Amino acid sequence: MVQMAMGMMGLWITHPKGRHPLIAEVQRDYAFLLSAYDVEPGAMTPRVNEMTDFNIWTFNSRAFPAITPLVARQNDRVRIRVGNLTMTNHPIHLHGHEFEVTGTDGGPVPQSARWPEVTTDVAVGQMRQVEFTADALGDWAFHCHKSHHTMGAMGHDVPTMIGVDHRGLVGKIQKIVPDYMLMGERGMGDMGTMQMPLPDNTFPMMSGTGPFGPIEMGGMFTTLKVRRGLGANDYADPGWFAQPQGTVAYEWQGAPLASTAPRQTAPGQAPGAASARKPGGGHEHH
Ligand SMILES: [Cu+2]
Repeated sequence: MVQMAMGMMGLWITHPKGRHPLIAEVQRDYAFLLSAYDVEPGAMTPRVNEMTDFNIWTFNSRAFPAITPLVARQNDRVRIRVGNLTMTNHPIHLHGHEFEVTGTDGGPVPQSARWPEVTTDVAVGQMRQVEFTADALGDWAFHCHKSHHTMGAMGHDVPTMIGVDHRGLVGKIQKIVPDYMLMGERGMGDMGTMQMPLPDNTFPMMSGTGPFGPIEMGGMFTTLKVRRGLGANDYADPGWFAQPQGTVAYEWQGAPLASTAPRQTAPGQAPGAASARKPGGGHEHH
């Protein structure tokens, strides 16, 4: 158990000798082991006797942004195996695609027991094997859906300061507590842009940067990058996706839009509710 708490564990994957009717051919086959650590800021060794209160959550002992992306050529069939050796469940979520759970520790899942999903919970000690066709070009988040598992070493006792005008306050507090730092008044993104000094060997908090600025993610988070025309064995990071012109949101700088007539609300629908439709094998993604 001490070895496991320090990260010494791995996956054992047995491939069938021949074709199996329930095991599909895939072009990309990824495997993740989920693990959690309790590492005090500046410490060189995890606290191996922690039972539940971990502060570092990892995919293959790597945490975003210090993790490579999953890469797929458009329309590749992709398999991802996820094993959980932490002491809590992890709802593993993929953006942009629907997958099926095609296997568990018990073997392949019968075709009749598969359904489209975007999140699958991987309970303690379980394996889940998911498969999908990487048909949507772009950079897609792949992460645990417990939000604190996508955040790095947090100052758990930091008060929420969103919306508080704390100009001048930090200086006063720092007279008493020299290293005192406030949570940003606009949220966690402020933390990513601060270059605060950290003790050696400290896991930085949510320091990833994307094409549009800081990404407030750390821990169990990476990206799936789907591109056209990659080589079959090309796993190199292709960089950030070049967004097609006209697909990026922007702040409206023109004249305010004229007010429109009262909205006609369909019977049984809340006023103002948007009508949403799940993609059914199509290409409209969330
Ligand atoms: Cu998790």
